[in-house]
Amino acid sequence: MRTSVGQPVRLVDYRVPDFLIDEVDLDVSLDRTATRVVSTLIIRPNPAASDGAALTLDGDELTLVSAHLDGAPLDPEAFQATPAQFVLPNPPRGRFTLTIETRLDPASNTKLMGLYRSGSAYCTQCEAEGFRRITYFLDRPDVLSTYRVRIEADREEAPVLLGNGNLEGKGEAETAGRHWALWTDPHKKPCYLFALVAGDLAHISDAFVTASGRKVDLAIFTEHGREERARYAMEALKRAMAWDEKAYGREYDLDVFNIVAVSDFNMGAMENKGLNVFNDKYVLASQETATDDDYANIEGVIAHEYFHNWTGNRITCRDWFQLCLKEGLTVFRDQEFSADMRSRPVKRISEVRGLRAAQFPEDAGPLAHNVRPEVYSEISNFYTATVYQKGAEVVRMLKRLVGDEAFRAGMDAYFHRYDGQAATVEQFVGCFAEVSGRDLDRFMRWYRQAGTPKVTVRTAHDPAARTYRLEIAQSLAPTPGQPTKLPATMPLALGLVDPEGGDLPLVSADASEAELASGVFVLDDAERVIVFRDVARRPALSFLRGFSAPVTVDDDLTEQDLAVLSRHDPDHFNRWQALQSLVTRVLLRGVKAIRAGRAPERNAALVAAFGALIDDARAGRIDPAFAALSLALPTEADIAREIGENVDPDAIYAARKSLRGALGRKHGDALADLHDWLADARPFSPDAESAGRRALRNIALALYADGNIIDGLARAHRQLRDADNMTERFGALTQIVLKPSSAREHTSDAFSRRYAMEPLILDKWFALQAHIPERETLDRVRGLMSHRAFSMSNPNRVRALIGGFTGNHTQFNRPDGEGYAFLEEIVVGLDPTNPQVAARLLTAMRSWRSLEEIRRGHAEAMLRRIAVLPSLSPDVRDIVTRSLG
Ligand code: 0A1
Ligand code: ZN
Repeated sequence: MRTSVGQPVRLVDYRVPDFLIDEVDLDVSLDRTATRVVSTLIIRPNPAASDGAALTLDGDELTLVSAHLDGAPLDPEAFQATPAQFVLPNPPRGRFTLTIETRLDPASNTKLMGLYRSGSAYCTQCEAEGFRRITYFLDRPDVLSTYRVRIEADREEAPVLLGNGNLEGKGEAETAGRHWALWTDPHKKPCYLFALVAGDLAHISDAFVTASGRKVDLAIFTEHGREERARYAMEALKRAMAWDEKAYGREYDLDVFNIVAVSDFNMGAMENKGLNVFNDKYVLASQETATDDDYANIEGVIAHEYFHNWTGNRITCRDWFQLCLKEGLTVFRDQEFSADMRSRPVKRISEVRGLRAAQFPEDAGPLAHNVRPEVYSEISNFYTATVYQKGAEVVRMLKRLVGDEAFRAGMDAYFHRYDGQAATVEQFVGCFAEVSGRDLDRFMRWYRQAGTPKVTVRTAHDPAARTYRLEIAQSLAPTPGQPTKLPATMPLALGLVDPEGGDLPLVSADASEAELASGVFVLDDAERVIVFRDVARRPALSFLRGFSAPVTVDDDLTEQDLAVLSRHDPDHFNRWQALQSLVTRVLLRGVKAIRAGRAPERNAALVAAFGALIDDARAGRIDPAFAALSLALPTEADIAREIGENVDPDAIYAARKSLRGALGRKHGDALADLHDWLADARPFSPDAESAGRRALRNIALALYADGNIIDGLARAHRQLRDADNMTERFGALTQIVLKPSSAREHTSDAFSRRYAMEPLILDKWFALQAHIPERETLDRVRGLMSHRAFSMSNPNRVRALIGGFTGNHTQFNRPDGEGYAFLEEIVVGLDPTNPQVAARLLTAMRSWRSLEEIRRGHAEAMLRRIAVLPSLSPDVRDIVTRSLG
């Protein structure tokens, strides 16, 4: 195992490469344990670098067989090769050809980086630094080459041979029973976009004609027998291709686009040029097997990888510090695509929920880092919510600041100017500064400062003067390595909502015409005061509409204001937010009361607000998907984040349970009626509207069951029996498994037997059991590790069961520290075989400092026990070191 921790890599140390590799010719002869790779590289000194440097190629656990320079065997004195490097101290001064043969053992590659086996297929994963596990190379994203790849394999074992680009030829190999295929990719690309797949795979095919009339052959490859489940993904792909033409004028640029679904994959999916490789959970769906969330995720991830063809592949990153250049931008693009395919406000609420759940805690803890980091020890650990989700928020703000037209013009300029190049964040933002004429220097701070800014807003209404004064201020707390912070430019969308409903016109001498017309005010400095005129009655301030900046807000709204906004705000995001804020306030007081040994309050206004919402939903006055999101209480982790320090997970759980019980009891009849009314006789469709009805039905059931356990479980059993789709079936099972009853084990076992051959469904079942809020859950999870469908070598299984358990707020954070000790065991055990997944699991400790003293002590002790182990991977070493930092 590679256990050394390399020197940290720093952005300030970036230097252009000393050599360029113009052409790569790979001859890969596949064998389970002895694959041969002959790599022929056309290399020349980089004219932009100073000459005379040695050529140092990267490797990782490589075995060299032979090396030739310009066709002649290299003298052993003339180079040095270790598993981690190939050095030619005195390379030729001009262009030369280097041929290197390496031997690989894909069957023993458990890290799932480089060439490995998933099931019976061969596949590769090269981002970020996996190509160096296949052959020695300048493994950095600013070295762009054309590739010609010959793949040879046993015909019986691997009838399908896939590579990047276009298929040039295929035929029988010299060795009996073997065949080959030749793939060429005319587009220059960095090696992290290289891929090959070989195996006995089934496929479905289709075609797409681009706006300029180019016919593209589309195919999705899966395990035999699963191919029909790729139909939805194929439709999503065609929608994405059409959308990118319309929204950004971007066409696809090869004759084929292939997608392969594999079951062993460290991440979600990978945008290899013309050959996307997917975790099968983001491809396979059917009415019987997939929930509506699965469908939505498939649509989003398919689009994300496709959109990378322009934002990532045609224009790539100069170095890995610029990762957000492709990821933040591509997430923004896939979010906008999904918003156009589905309900925009509902999509926005889901995005913000996701950002708060995953990114805010990262920003608030020891793992906080810039959207564009400046130092890393292990790049795999920077595929984070900050780079992806906050990176997308930053692009969204940019669009708000410059406006739709200038945003499109800036994107056009970016595509035009940097096509075929490896670019930087400065170059990207520079395009928008140029087309809009705006100074974006302070905006750049979003990329350079970690942490979530806090925006404070204080309001004052003067009835005599008919003015409404807003004092707005931003601040940003220190984060690791950044003691002082500066204000960043942010767009603040707002409105003044009349108590009767509806927006007041915005009139002020303190804002520009454009700001008053759009309702989007720019905060450039630490503070800004805006006095609105002609405001006769005190309005309710609707602040940060659409979540126009990724910040937390400290306002002085009353609960009465929140109640008004929750019913009347024309901005749907803030309508949802108002109710969430109201619930959060009640829950925070509830937690306090419980910790002080008192009963939590009964809040009549809140009960009434929920009642109104349920009535509106039942009467069809609001979108069911929106209603479902509104009825969902903030999660335990949401409340913990609001509390921020000295967190007691048991008190949070109790407060939340008490409120849910009260709401469920109070509105029992209305919820039951809503649940019945939503029982759909229509044929199943995965569209957003139908999905919204199912989401509402499931939340109605959950809330009802919280207040009426016996009847609720009876309803859940009926729903489980009658459901014709996985969303409703699993929604029912969730209630049955999470709540104690004599039927729980039997029903749960029956479900797992029914889906014994469906690993993706069993993942949901593993995760559900890991979420049971009871003390026995840890033992249950340990027991499930021996389940025949569980395997520590499959990342999806591990994430479902172990990752699921770390999301169980009360049980992972048990006061006796046993939850942490369990995670320690898992991380240390998994580290030697799959360090990436082990490191990611360990990030569950990222909020340990905000816990109350006893749990905090256990958490710290656990991290310290790991930190002193001598042979950790660089991945886990990095996370544990930063977590304690
Ligand atoms: N670029 C991919 C994410 C990705 C990153 C690293 C991987 O290595 C295991 C795999 C995938 C994306 O954004 O979809
Ligand atoms: Zn991506």
